[in-house]
Amino acid sequence: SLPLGKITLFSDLHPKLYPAYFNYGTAGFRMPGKVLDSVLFRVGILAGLRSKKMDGKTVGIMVTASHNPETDNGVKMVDPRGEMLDSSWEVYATTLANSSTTEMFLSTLEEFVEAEKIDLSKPARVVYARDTRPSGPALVAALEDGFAAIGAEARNAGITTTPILHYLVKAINTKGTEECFGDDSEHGYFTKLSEAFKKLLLGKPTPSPLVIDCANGVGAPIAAKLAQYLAASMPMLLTNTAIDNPGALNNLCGADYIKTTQKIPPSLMTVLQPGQRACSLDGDADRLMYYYLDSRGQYHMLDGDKIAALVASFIVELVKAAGLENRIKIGVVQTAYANGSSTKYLSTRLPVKCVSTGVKHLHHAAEHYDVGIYFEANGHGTVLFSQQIQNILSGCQPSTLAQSIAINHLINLAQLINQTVGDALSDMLLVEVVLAHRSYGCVEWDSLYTDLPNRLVKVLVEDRNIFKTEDAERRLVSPPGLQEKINDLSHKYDSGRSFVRPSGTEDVVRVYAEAATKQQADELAFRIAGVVY
Ligand code: NG1
Ligand code: ZN
Repeated sequence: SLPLGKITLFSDLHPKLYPAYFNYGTAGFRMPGKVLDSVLFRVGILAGLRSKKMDGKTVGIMVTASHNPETDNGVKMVDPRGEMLDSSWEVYATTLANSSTTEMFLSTLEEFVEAEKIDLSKPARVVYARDTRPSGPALVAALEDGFAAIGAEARNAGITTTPILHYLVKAINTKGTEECFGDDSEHGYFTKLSEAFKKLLLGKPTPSPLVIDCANGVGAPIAAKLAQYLAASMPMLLTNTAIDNPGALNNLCGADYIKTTQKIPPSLMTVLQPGQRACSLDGDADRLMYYYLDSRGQYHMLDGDKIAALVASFIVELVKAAGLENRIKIGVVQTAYANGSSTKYLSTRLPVKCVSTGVKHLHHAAEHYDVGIYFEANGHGTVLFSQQIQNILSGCQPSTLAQSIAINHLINLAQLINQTVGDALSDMLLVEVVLAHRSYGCVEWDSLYTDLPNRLVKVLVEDRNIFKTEDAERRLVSPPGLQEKINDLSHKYDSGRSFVRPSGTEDVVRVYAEAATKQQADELAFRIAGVVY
Protein backbone atom coordinates (compact mmCIF):
# COMPACT_ATOMS: atom_id res chain seq x y z
CA SER A 1 0.00 0.00 0.00
CA LEU A 2 0.98 3.67 -0.27
CA PRO A 3 3.37 4.98 2.43
CA LEU A 4 0.67 7.33 3.71
CA GLY A 5 2.56 8.52 6.80
CA LYS A 6 5.62 9.51 4.82
CA ILE A 7 3.59 11.16 2.06
CA THR A 8 1.63 13.14 4.66
CA LEU A 9 4.80 14.39 6.33
CA PHE A 10 6.26 15.58 3.08
CA SER A 11 2.99 16.87 1.67
CA ASP A 12 2.53 19.17 4.65
CA LEU A 13 5.84 20.78 3.67
CA HIS A 14 4.39 21.55 0.23
CA PRO A 15 0.82 22.77 0.80
CA LYS A 16 -1.24 24.10 -2.09
CA LEU A 17 -1.11 27.80 -1.18
CA TYR A 18 -2.51 29.29 -4.36
CA PRO A 19 -6.13 29.17 -5.45
CA ALA A 20 -4.90 28.88 -9.07
CA TYR A 21 -6.30 26.08 -11.21
CA PHE A 22 -3.46 23.91 -12.46
CA ASN A 23 -3.84 22.22 -15.83
CA TYR A 24 -1.51 19.63 -17.35
CA GLY A 25 -1.73 20.90 -20.93
CA THR A 26 0.26 20.29 -24.12
CA ALA A 27 3.33 21.73 -22.42
CA GLY A 28 2.80 20.06 -19.01
CA PHE A 29 2.11 22.43 -16.08
CA ARG A 30 3.24 25.95 -16.89
CA MET A 31 2.68 28.95 -14.60
CA PRO A 32 4.55 31.68 -12.72
CA GLY A 33 7.38 29.78 -10.97
CA LYS A 34 6.37 30.97 -7.51
CA VAL A 35 3.00 29.14 -7.47
CA LEU A 36 4.37 25.74 -8.49
CA ASP A 37 5.89 24.29 -5.28
CA SER A 38 2.97 21.98 -4.44
CA VAL A 39 2.66 20.94 -8.08
CA LEU A 40 6.30 19.87 -8.33
CA PHE A 41 6.03 17.83 -5.14
CA ARG A 42 2.95 16.04 -6.44
CA VAL A 43 4.47 15.44 -9.87
CA GLY A 44 7.38 13.76 -8.06
CA ILE A 45 4.96 11.26 -6.55
CA LEU A 46 3.03 10.82 -9.79
CA ALA A 47 6.25 10.15 -11.73
CA GLY A 48 7.15 7.44 -9.23
CA LEU A 49 3.73 5.86 -9.74
CA ARG A 50 4.06 6.13 -13.51
CA SER A 51 7.34 4.21 -13.29
CA LYS A 52 5.73 1.51 -11.12
CA LYS A 53 2.89 1.27 -13.64
CA MET A 54 5.48 0.86 -16.41
CA ASP A 55 7.08 -2.05 -14.58
CA GLY A 56 9.91 -0.02 -13.05
CA LYS A 57 11.06 1.56 -16.30
CA THR A 58 12.61 5.02 -15.94
CA VAL A 59 10.34 8.06 -16.30
CA GLY A 60 11.72 11.54 -17.04
CA ILE A 61 10.78 14.88 -15.48
CA MET A 62 11.83 18.20 -17.02
CA VAL A 63 11.53 21.47 -15.11
CA THR A 64 11.26 24.28 -17.67
CA ALA A 65 8.94 26.88 -19.16
CA SER A 66 10.69 26.79 -22.52
CA HIS A 67 10.25 30.04 -24.50
CA ASN A 68 8.05 31.69 -21.84
CA PRO A 69 9.29 34.57 -19.65
CA GLU A 70 12.01 33.94 -17.10
CA THR A 71 9.62 34.22 -14.13
CA ASP A 72 7.46 31.37 -15.45
CA ASN A 73 8.35 27.79 -14.87
CA GLY A 74 6.82 24.42 -15.52
CA VAL A 75 7.12 20.68 -15.36
CA LYS A 76 6.60 17.96 -17.90
CA MET A 77 6.79 14.17 -17.60
CA VAL A 78 8.50 12.00 -20.20
CA ASP A 79 7.38 8.43 -20.81
CA PRO A 80 9.90 5.54 -20.82
CA ARG A 81 10.26 5.51 -24.62
CA GLY A 82 11.41 9.14 -24.40
CA GLU A 83 8.07 10.50 -25.58
CA MET A 84 5.36 12.68 -24.07
CA LEU A 85 3.26 11.41 -21.17
CA ASP A 86 0.28 9.22 -22.06
CA SER A 87 -2.86 11.43 -22.32
CA SER A 88 -4.98 9.57 -19.76
CA TRP A 89 -2.37 10.41 -17.14
CA GLU A 90 -2.54 14.10 -17.98
CA VAL A 91 -6.03 14.08 -16.51
CA TYR A 92 -4.77 12.42 -13.30
CA ALA A 93 -1.94 14.92 -13.07
CA THR A 94 -4.45 17.77 -13.26
CA THR A 95 -6.75 16.26 -10.62
CA LEU A 96 -3.90 15.58 -8.19
CA ALA A 97 -2.40 19.05 -8.64
CA ASN A 98 -5.73 20.65 -7.74
CA SER A 99 -6.50 18.74 -4.52
CA SER A 100 -6.73 21.56 -1.97
CA THR A 101 -5.47 19.75 1.15
CA THR A 102 -3.10 16.90 2.06
CA GLU A 103 -6.11 14.74 3.02
CA MET A 104 -7.76 15.30 -0.34
CA PHE A 105 -4.52 14.68 -2.13
CA LEU A 106 -4.06 11.38 -0.30
CA SER A 107 -7.55 10.12 -0.98
CA THR A 108 -7.34 11.08 -4.64
CA LEU A 109 -4.00 9.30 -4.82
CA GLU A 110 -5.46 6.13 -3.30
CA GLU A 111 -8.42 6.14 -5.70
CA PHE A 112 -6.06 6.62 -8.56
CA VAL A 113 -3.73 3.74 -7.57
CA GLU A 114 -6.82 1.55 -7.26
CA ALA A 115 -8.30 2.62 -10.63
CA GLU A 116 -5.00 2.20 -12.50
CA LYS A 117 -4.28 -1.08 -10.63
CA ILE A 118 -0.75 0.09 -9.88
CA ASP A 119 1.40 -2.62 -8.32
CA LEU A 120 3.09 -0.68 -5.54
CA SER A 121 5.66 -3.41 -4.94
CA LYS A 122 7.31 -2.55 -8.28
CA PRO A 123 10.37 -0.30 -8.22
CA ALA A 124 10.09 3.38 -9.16
CA ARG A 125 12.88 4.98 -11.21
CA VAL A 126 13.09 8.55 -12.43
CA VAL A 127 15.60 10.87 -14.09
CA TYR A 128 15.15 14.63 -13.89
CA ALA A 129 16.67 17.88 -15.09
CA ARG A 130 15.97 21.61 -15.17
CA ASP A 131 16.75 24.62 -17.33
CA THR A 132 18.57 27.76 -16.07
CA ARG A 133 15.56 29.59 -14.58
CA PRO A 134 16.19 31.15 -11.14
CA SER A 135 13.10 29.40 -9.71
CA GLY A 136 14.54 26.03 -10.80
CA PRO A 137 16.53 24.95 -7.71
CA ALA A 138 13.62 25.40 -5.24
CA LEU A 139 11.21 23.61 -7.57
CA VAL A 140 13.65 20.74 -8.04
CA ALA A 141 13.91 20.45 -4.23
CA ALA A 142 10.10 20.09 -4.06
CA LEU A 143 10.22 17.47 -6.80
CA GLU A 144 12.91 15.55 -4.89
CA ASP A 145 10.66 15.53 -1.80
CA GLY A 146 8.02 13.87 -3.97
CA PHE A 147 10.51 11.20 -5.04
CA ALA A 148 11.52 10.63 -1.40
CA ALA A 149 7.86 10.38 -0.31
CA ILE A 150 7.09 7.61 -2.83
CA GLY A 151 10.51 5.98 -2.47
CA ALA A 152 11.67 6.47 -6.06
CA GLU A 153 15.23 5.83 -7.14
CA ALA A 154 16.08 9.23 -8.63
CA ARG A 155 18.89 10.32 -10.92
CA ASN A 156 19.67 14.02 -11.20
CA ALA A 157 20.70 14.99 -14.76
CA GLY A 158 21.41 18.54 -13.59
CA ILE A 159 20.99 21.58 -15.79
CA THR A 160 20.37 20.40 -19.32
CA THR A 161 18.09 20.74 -22.34
CA THR A 162 14.67 19.16 -22.72
CA PRO A 163 15.81 17.02 -25.68
CA ILE A 164 18.83 15.71 -23.75
CA LEU A 165 16.51 14.66 -20.92
CA HIS A 166 14.35 12.80 -23.49
CA TYR A 167 17.51 11.21 -24.89
CA LEU A 168 18.57 10.06 -21.42
CA VAL A 169 15.18 8.49 -20.71
CA LYS A 170 15.30 6.46 -23.91
CA ALA A 171 18.98 5.56 -23.48
CA ILE A 172 18.43 4.34 -19.92
CA ASN A 173 15.42 2.22 -20.91
CA THR A 174 17.07 0.64 -23.96
CA LYS A 175 20.41 -0.05 -22.28
CA GLY A 176 21.73 -3.50 -23.10
CA THR A 177 18.92 -4.22 -25.59
CA GLU A 178 19.01 -4.57 -29.37
CA GLU A 179 17.47 -1.10 -29.70
CA CYS A 180 20.17 0.55 -27.54
CA PHE A 181 19.76 4.30 -28.15
CA GLY A 182 23.21 5.33 -26.98
CA ASP A 183 25.22 5.66 -23.78
CA ASP A 184 22.97 7.09 -21.04
CA SER A 185 24.96 10.23 -20.35
CA GLU A 186 25.44 13.70 -21.77
CA HIS A 187 28.77 12.43 -23.06
CA GLY A 188 26.90 9.64 -24.87
CA TYR A 189 24.58 12.19 -26.46
CA PHE A 190 27.38 14.45 -27.67
CA THR A 191 29.38 11.49 -28.95
CA LYS A 192 26.42 10.07 -30.88
CA LEU A 193 25.62 13.41 -32.55
CA SER A 194 29.15 14.53 -33.26
CA GLU A 195 30.28 11.19 -34.73
CA ALA A 196 27.28 11.01 -37.05
CA PHE A 197 27.81 14.64 -38.07
CA LYS A 198 31.48 14.09 -38.90
CA LYS A 199 30.66 11.00 -40.99
CA LEU A 200 27.97 12.88 -42.90
CA LEU A 201 30.33 15.78 -43.63
CA LEU A 202 33.24 13.60 -44.73
CA GLY A 203 34.72 15.01 -47.93
CA LYS A 204 32.53 18.15 -47.78
CA PRO A 205 33.96 21.62 -47.17
CA THR A 206 33.77 22.81 -43.55
CA PRO A 207 30.68 25.03 -43.07
CA SER A 208 31.30 28.76 -42.66
CA PRO A 209 30.83 30.03 -39.08
CA LEU A 210 27.26 29.81 -37.80
CA VAL A 211 25.98 32.41 -35.34
CA ILE A 212 23.92 30.77 -32.58
CA ASP A 213 21.59 32.83 -30.36
CA CYS A 214 21.28 30.73 -27.19
CA ALA A 215 18.40 32.86 -25.75
CA ASN A 216 20.51 33.32 -22.58
CA GLY A 217 19.34 29.87 -21.54
CA VAL A 218 20.45 26.29 -21.07
CA GLY A 219 21.29 26.03 -24.77
CA ALA A 220 24.36 28.16 -24.04
CA PRO A 221 26.37 25.76 -21.86
CA ILE A 222 25.14 22.76 -23.85
CA ALA A 223 26.06 24.27 -27.23
CA ALA A 224 29.46 25.17 -25.79
CA LYS A 225 30.01 21.51 -24.87
CA LEU A 226 28.81 20.37 -28.28
CA ALA A 227 31.28 22.76 -29.90
CA GLN A 228 34.11 20.95 -28.12
CA TYR A 229 33.03 17.59 -29.53
CA LEU A 230 32.69 19.03 -33.03
CA ALA A 231 35.91 21.03 -32.83
CA ALA A 232 36.97 22.31 -36.26
CA SER A 233 34.30 20.37 -38.17
CA MET A 234 31.61 22.94 -37.26
CA PRO A 235 32.63 26.53 -36.43
CA MET A 236 30.01 28.06 -34.09
CA LEU A 237 29.77 31.62 -32.74
CA LEU A 238 27.72 31.50 -29.55
CA THR A 239 25.82 34.65 -28.55
CA ASN A 240 23.26 35.45 -25.84
CA THR A 241 24.96 33.11 -23.38
CA ALA A 242 24.35 35.21 -20.23
CA ILE A 243 22.58 32.55 -18.17
CA ASP A 244 23.28 34.31 -14.86
CA ASN A 245 22.03 37.69 -16.00
CA PRO A 246 18.66 38.31 -14.26
CA GLY A 247 15.82 38.86 -16.72
CA ALA A 248 17.88 37.97 -19.80
CA LEU A 249 16.32 34.58 -20.61
CA ASN A 250 14.25 34.73 -23.83
CA ASN A 251 14.28 38.52 -23.55
CA LEU A 252 14.53 40.14 -27.02
CA CYS A 253 16.13 36.95 -28.30
CA GLY A 254 15.47 33.25 -28.82
CA ALA A 255 13.44 31.20 -31.29
CA ASP A 256 10.03 32.47 -30.16
CA TYR A 257 11.13 36.11 -30.47
CA ILE A 258 12.24 35.39 -34.03
CA LYS A 259 8.99 33.71 -34.99
CA THR A 260 6.56 36.08 -33.32
CA THR A 261 8.22 39.41 -34.08
CA GLN A 262 9.77 38.30 -37.42
CA LYS A 263 12.76 40.45 -36.45
CA ILE A 264 16.47 39.94 -35.81
CA PRO A 265 17.40 40.04 -32.08
CA PRO A 266 18.78 43.55 -31.36
CA SER A 267 21.89 41.94 -29.82
CA LEU A 268 22.78 40.46 -33.23
CA MET A 269 22.45 43.66 -35.26
CA THR A 270 26.16 44.42 -35.08
CA VAL A 271 27.27 40.78 -35.13
CA LEU A 272 25.56 39.37 -38.20
CA GLN A 273 27.18 39.87 -41.59
CA PRO A 274 25.10 39.88 -44.79
CA GLY A 275 24.75 36.32 -46.08
CA GLN A 276 25.90 34.77 -42.80
CA ARG A 277 23.75 32.02 -41.32
CA ALA A 278 22.29 32.56 -37.87
CA CYS A 279 19.94 30.51 -35.74
CA SER A 280 18.09 30.95 -32.46
CA LEU A 281 17.28 28.34 -29.83
CA ASP A 282 14.51 28.72 -27.25
CA GLY A 283 14.85 28.55 -23.44
CA ASP A 284 15.10 24.76 -23.27
CA ALA A 285 16.66 24.24 -26.71
CA ASP A 286 13.90 22.23 -28.35
CA ARG A 287 13.02 24.84 -30.98
CA LEU A 288 15.20 26.17 -33.77
CA MET A 289 14.79 29.10 -36.17
CA TYR A 290 17.30 30.15 -38.85
CA TYR A 291 17.61 33.61 -40.46
CA TYR A 292 20.00 35.82 -42.40
CA LEU A 293 20.47 39.30 -43.80
CA ASP A 294 20.62 39.55 -47.59
CA SER A 295 23.09 41.71 -49.49
CA ARG A 296 20.80 44.73 -49.00
CA GLY A 297 20.68 44.11 -45.26
CA GLN A 298 17.09 42.83 -45.47
CA TYR A 299 16.13 40.25 -42.83
CA HIS A 300 14.81 36.81 -43.88
CA MET A 301 13.48 34.10 -41.61
CA LEU A 302 13.90 30.37 -42.25
CA ASP A 303 11.34 28.74 -39.97
CA GLY A 304 10.30 25.18 -39.17
CA ASP A 305 8.48 24.89 -42.51
CA LYS A 306 11.64 25.81 -44.39
CA ILE A 307 13.57 23.26 -42.34
CA ALA A 308 10.97 20.61 -43.21
CA ALA A 309 11.22 21.47 -46.92
CA LEU A 310 15.03 21.30 -46.88
CA VAL A 311 15.23 18.07 -44.91
CA ALA A 312 12.32 16.25 -46.57
CA SER A 313 13.55 16.81 -50.12
CA PHE A 314 17.04 15.64 -49.10
CA ILE A 315 15.75 12.45 -47.50
CA VAL A 316 13.44 11.71 -50.46
CA GLU A 317 16.43 11.91 -52.80
CA LEU A 318 18.62 9.75 -50.56
CA VAL A 319 15.94 7.07 -50.43
CA LYS A 320 15.72 7.12 -54.24
CA ALA A 321 19.50 7.01 -54.59
CA ALA A 322 19.53 4.06 -52.20
CA GLY A 323 17.08 2.25 -54.51
CA LEU A 324 14.61 1.94 -51.64
CA GLU A 325 11.74 4.13 -52.82
CA ASN A 326 9.43 1.13 -53.09
CA ARG A 327 10.27 -0.16 -49.62
CA ILE A 328 10.28 3.04 -47.57
CA LYS A 329 7.13 5.09 -47.05
CA ILE A 330 8.12 8.70 -46.30
CA GLY A 331 5.71 11.41 -45.19
CA VAL A 332 5.60 14.90 -43.72
CA VAL A 333 3.30 16.05 -40.94
CA GLN A 334 2.37 19.71 -40.48
CA THR A 335 -0.23 21.75 -38.63
CA ALA A 336 -2.59 24.39 -40.00
CA TYR A 337 0.06 26.99 -39.10
CA ALA A 338 2.37 25.68 -41.85
CA ASN A 339 2.82 28.28 -44.55
CA GLY A 340 0.65 27.49 -47.59
CA SER A 341 3.70 27.72 -49.85
CA SER A 342 5.55 25.07 -47.83
CA THR A 343 2.60 22.70 -48.09
CA LYS A 344 2.50 23.27 -51.84
CA TYR A 345 6.27 22.68 -52.18
CA LEU A 346 6.22 19.51 -50.09
CA SER A 347 3.06 18.04 -51.64
CA THR A 348 4.69 17.69 -55.03
CA ARG A 349 7.45 15.56 -53.48
CA LEU A 350 5.84 13.38 -50.82
CA PRO A 351 2.60 12.81 -48.88
CA VAL A 352 1.74 15.66 -46.47
CA LYS A 353 -0.66 15.29 -43.56
CA CYS A 354 -2.15 18.08 -41.46
CA VAL A 355 -2.89 17.42 -37.76
CA SER A 356 -3.96 19.43 -34.72
CA THR A 357 -1.45 21.68 -32.95
CA GLY A 358 0.72 20.02 -30.32
CA VAL A 359 3.81 17.88 -30.58
CA LYS A 360 1.93 14.80 -29.50
CA HIS A 361 -0.33 14.88 -32.57
CA LEU A 362 2.57 15.49 -34.92
CA HIS A 363 4.71 12.78 -33.36
CA HIS A 364 1.96 10.15 -33.46
CA ALA A 365 1.08 10.93 -37.07
CA ALA A 366 4.77 10.75 -38.06
CA GLU A 367 5.00 7.28 -36.52
CA HIS A 368 2.65 6.01 -39.22
CA TYR A 369 5.40 6.36 -41.83
CA ASP A 370 8.65 4.41 -42.16
CA VAL A 371 10.36 7.79 -42.21
CA GLY A 372 8.10 10.49 -40.73
CA ILE A 373 9.18 14.11 -40.82
CA TYR A 374 7.42 16.72 -38.69
CA PHE A 375 8.13 20.36 -37.98
CA GLU A 376 5.91 23.03 -36.52
CA ALA A 377 6.31 26.44 -38.14
CA ASN A 378 7.69 27.67 -34.80
CA GLY A 379 10.76 25.45 -35.20
CA HIS A 380 9.92 22.37 -33.16
CA GLY A 381 10.35 19.11 -35.02
CA THR A 382 12.25 15.95 -35.78
CA VAL A 383 12.40 12.96 -38.12
CA LEU A 384 11.37 9.46 -37.06
CA PHE A 385 12.91 6.33 -38.61
CA SER A 386 10.92 3.20 -37.70
CA GLN A 387 12.93 0.40 -36.10
CA GLN A 388 12.02 -1.82 -39.05
CA ILE A 389 13.52 0.67 -41.50
CA GLN A 390 16.65 1.05 -39.41
CA ASN A 391 17.02 -2.75 -39.56
CA ILE A 392 16.45 -2.78 -43.33
CA LEU A 393 19.07 -0.06 -43.79
CA SER A 394 21.71 -1.84 -41.73
CA GLY A 395 21.02 -5.19 -43.43
CA CYS A 396 20.92 -3.79 -46.98
CA GLN A 397 23.14 -5.23 -49.74
CA PRO A 398 23.75 -2.27 -52.06
CA SER A 399 24.56 -3.16 -55.68
CA THR A 400 26.32 0.09 -56.59
CA LEU A 401 28.65 2.53 -54.87
CA ALA A 402 26.03 5.29 -55.16
CA GLN A 403 23.50 3.09 -53.36
CA SER A 404 25.95 2.23 -50.64
CA ILE A 405 26.76 5.91 -50.03
CA ALA A 406 23.08 6.86 -49.85
CA ILE A 407 22.34 4.02 -47.42
CA ASN A 408 25.20 5.07 -45.18
CA HIS A 409 23.94 8.64 -45.17
CA LEU A 410 20.49 7.46 -44.11
CA ILE A 411 21.99 5.31 -41.34
CA ASN A 412 24.02 8.26 -40.08
CA LEU A 413 21.03 10.63 -40.27
CA ALA A 414 19.09 8.28 -38.01
CA GLN A 415 21.93 8.68 -35.48
CA LEU A 416 22.31 12.43 -35.89
CA ILE A 417 18.62 13.17 -35.40
CA ASN A 418 17.22 13.04 -31.87
CA GLN A 419 14.18 10.96 -32.67
CA THR A 420 12.58 11.30 -29.24
CA VAL A 421 11.54 14.96 -29.61
CA GLY A 422 12.41 18.21 -31.40
CA ASP A 423 16.01 19.09 -30.56
CA ALA A 424 17.40 22.48 -31.60
CA LEU A 425 21.04 21.37 -31.57
CA SER A 426 20.48 18.08 -33.36
CA ASP A 427 18.22 19.82 -35.91
CA MET A 428 20.85 22.52 -36.37
CA LEU A 429 23.46 19.88 -37.28
CA LEU A 430 20.92 18.27 -39.60
CA VAL A 431 20.36 21.57 -41.42
CA GLU A 432 24.11 22.12 -41.67
CA VAL A 433 24.58 18.65 -43.18
CA VAL A 434 21.92 19.21 -45.84
CA LEU A 435 23.26 22.69 -46.70
CA ALA A 436 26.77 21.23 -47.08
CA HIS A 437 25.54 18.38 -49.30
CA ARG A 438 23.54 20.77 -51.46
CA SER A 439 26.24 23.48 -51.50
CA TYR A 440 23.52 25.88 -50.39
CA GLY A 441 23.87 29.13 -48.51
CA CYS A 442 20.87 30.74 -46.82
CA VAL A 443 19.75 32.42 -50.02
CA GLU A 444 19.56 29.17 -52.01
CA TRP A 445 17.79 27.43 -49.15
CA ASP A 446 15.35 30.31 -48.80
CA SER A 447 14.53 30.21 -52.51
CA LEU A 448 13.07 26.66 -52.34
CA TYR A 449 9.76 28.51 -52.11
CA THR A 450 8.55 31.97 -51.15
CA ASP A 451 6.55 32.26 -47.93
CA LEU A 452 3.07 33.68 -48.22
CA PRO A 453 2.84 36.75 -45.99
CA ASN A 454 0.98 35.85 -42.81
CA ARG A 455 -0.24 37.24 -39.55
CA LEU A 456 -1.01 35.61 -36.20
CA VAL A 457 -3.06 37.53 -33.66
CA LYS A 458 -4.33 36.71 -30.20
CA VAL A 459 -7.88 37.57 -29.24
CA LEU A 460 -8.96 37.76 -25.60
CA VAL A 461 -12.46 36.31 -25.37
CA GLU A 462 -14.80 35.75 -22.47
CA ASP A 463 -14.79 31.96 -22.79
CA ARG A 464 -12.44 30.26 -25.19
CA ASN A 465 -14.06 26.88 -24.48
CA ILE A 466 -16.98 27.73 -26.76
CA PHE A 467 -14.57 27.58 -29.73
CA LYS A 468 -14.64 24.05 -31.14
CA THR A 469 -12.84 22.94 -34.27
CA GLU A 470 -12.69 20.05 -36.74
CA ASP A 471 -10.52 19.00 -39.69
CA ALA A 472 -7.21 19.45 -37.84
CA GLU A 473 -8.41 22.77 -36.40
CA ARG A 474 -8.96 24.32 -39.80
CA ARG A 475 -12.73 24.75 -39.36
CA LEU A 476 -14.83 26.03 -36.48
CA VAL A 477 -17.97 24.07 -35.66
CA SER A 478 -18.86 26.35 -32.75
CA PRO A 479 -19.90 29.13 -32.17
CA PRO A 480 -22.47 28.52 -34.93
CA GLY A 481 -22.20 30.71 -38.02
CA LEU A 482 -18.72 32.00 -37.31
CA GLN A 483 -16.92 29.76 -39.82
CA GLU A 484 -19.14 31.07 -42.63
CA LYS A 485 -18.08 34.63 -41.79
CA ILE A 486 -14.42 33.57 -41.80
CA ASN A 487 -14.86 31.90 -45.20
CA ASP A 488 -16.54 34.97 -46.66
CA LEU A 489 -13.72 37.23 -45.49
CA SER A 490 -10.95 34.87 -46.66
CA HIS A 491 -12.44 34.63 -50.15
CA LYS A 492 -12.11 38.38 -50.56
CA TYR A 493 -8.28 38.14 -50.55
CA ASP A 494 -5.84 36.71 -53.10
CA SER A 495 -4.51 33.38 -51.77
CA GLY A 496 -6.49 34.15 -48.61
CA ARG A 497 -6.50 31.40 -46.01
CA SER A 498 -7.30 31.69 -42.35
CA PHE A 499 -8.47 29.77 -39.35
CA VAL A 500 -9.40 30.36 -35.73
CA ARG A 501 -8.70 28.04 -32.80
CA PRO A 502 -8.50 28.22 -29.02
CA SER A 503 -4.92 28.11 -27.69
CA GLY A 504 -3.97 25.06 -25.68
CA THR A 505 -1.37 26.96 -23.64
CA GLU A 506 -2.80 30.45 -23.12
CA ASP A 507 -6.23 31.85 -22.29
CA VAL A 508 -6.73 33.27 -25.78
CA VAL A 509 -8.14 32.44 -29.19
CA ARG A 510 -5.61 32.55 -32.03
CA VAL A 511 -6.38 33.93 -35.48
CA TYR A 512 -4.06 32.99 -38.33
CA ALA A 513 -4.29 34.53 -41.78
CA GLU A 514 -2.20 34.42 -44.91
CA ALA A 515 -2.64 36.24 -48.20
CA ALA A 516 -0.72 37.39 -51.26
CA THR A 517 0.65 40.55 -49.64
CA LYS A 518 1.64 41.49 -46.11
CA GLN A 519 -0.94 44.24 -45.99
CA GLN A 520 -3.71 41.84 -47.05
CA ALA A 521 -2.63 39.21 -44.52
CA ASP A 522 -2.67 41.81 -41.71
CA GLU A 523 -6.02 43.17 -42.81
CA LEU A 524 -7.59 39.73 -43.09
CA ALA A 525 -6.30 38.73 -39.62
CA PHE A 526 -7.67 41.87 -38.01
CA ARG A 527 -11.03 41.67 -39.76
CA ILE A 528 -11.44 38.09 -38.58
CA ALA A 529 -10.33 39.05 -35.06
CA GLY A 530 -13.12 41.62 -35.24
CA VAL A 531 -15.81 38.98 -35.88
CA VAL A 532 -14.37 36.57 -33.28
CA TYR A 533 -14.34 39.10 -30.48
P1 NG1 B 1 -1.10 26.93 -28.59
O1 NG1 B 1 -1.01 27.88 -27.43
O2 NG1 B 1 -2.08 25.80 -28.37
O3 NG1 B 1 -1.32 27.68 -29.88
C1 NG1 B 1 1.58 26.78 -28.74
C2 NG1 B 1 2.15 26.74 -30.13
C3 NG1 B 1 2.24 25.30 -30.60
C4 NG1 B 1 3.02 24.44 -29.61
C5 NG1 B 1 2.48 24.64 -28.19
C6 NG1 B 1 3.26 23.91 -27.13
C7 NG1 B 1 1.75 28.30 -32.00
C8 NG1 B 1 0.74 29.03 -32.82
N1 NG1 B 1 1.26 27.49 -31.06
O4 NG1 B 1 0.31 26.18 -28.76
O5 NG1 B 1 2.79 25.24 -31.87
O6 NG1 B 1 4.40 24.71 -29.69
O7 NG1 B 1 2.42 26.05 -27.86
O8 NG1 B 1 4.39 24.58 -26.69
O9 NG1 B 1 2.95 28.47 -32.20
ZN1 ZN C 1 11.04 24.79 -25.82
